[in-house]
Amino acid sequence: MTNPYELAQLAADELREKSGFDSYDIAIVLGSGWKEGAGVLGEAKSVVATSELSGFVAPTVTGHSGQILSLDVNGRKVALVAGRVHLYEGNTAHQVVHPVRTIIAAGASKVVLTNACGGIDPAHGAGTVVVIRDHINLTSTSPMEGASPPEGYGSRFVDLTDLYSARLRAVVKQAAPALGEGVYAGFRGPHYETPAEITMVKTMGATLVGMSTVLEAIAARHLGVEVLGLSLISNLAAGVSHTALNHLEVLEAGQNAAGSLGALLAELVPAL
Ligand code: 8IG
Repeated sequence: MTNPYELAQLAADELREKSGFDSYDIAIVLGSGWKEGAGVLGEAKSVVATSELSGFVAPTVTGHSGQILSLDVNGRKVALVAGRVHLYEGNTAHQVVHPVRTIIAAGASKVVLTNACGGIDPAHGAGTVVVIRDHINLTSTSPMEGASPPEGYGSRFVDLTDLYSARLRAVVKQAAPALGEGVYAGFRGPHYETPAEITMVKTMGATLVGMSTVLEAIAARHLGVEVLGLSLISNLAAGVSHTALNHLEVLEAGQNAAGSLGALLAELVPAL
């Protein structure tokens, strides 16, 4: 059995070979809604199905395989991960973070984690993009669980004080001063929260709730790269709005916001 780091290194070599990109600068993991908008970044020079790369598990959400799109955006070599996988699909923490570990192993020094989430502050409704300032990991797991990382990797007791890079958040502030910041509470899902759970995380200081991002952020930070998190609020969290949560509405909010999400990424990537 290879360890998760060797597996990511193997997948990185396969990705480089198949994409023709010998290295990457930035990995962008696309959450719901963000994929539709990412076309604005330009045409992909290569599209690799993750089913052709070691260690990747297939997403169960979309029905098609995941893809890694390789693009040159103003000289920045960007890998877009389409078809993120989640704990709630039955994956382990190591499987969830494997795409991020792979693109970092292929050279990326910055990771942008995008997602769609629920909003806790009624002032920030559906369609608002928020920059993640910090997170609360409520998944009860960690990508650092298991055997100690091999020689040459940082300690598994990774410091998360500066998890979401202050430098990258300042860059966003420059490029898009209207965006606010929030604290993302990461649940396992896939059910949405009860109103009592939303009251709990609000009391803890969270302003956003979702089912992704936190494990990927930890794994990326462990590998020493800068992390930026961007959340699209697709719905108000349970009990904040008095309408029932509905997955279709969530998808619709993503589709409606796609254009502006793409424009935001196109503006940010050259500045990161
Ligand atoms: I979109 O309200 C989206 N993802 N946990 N709660 C959680 N995840 C979400 C939500 C939400 N909306």
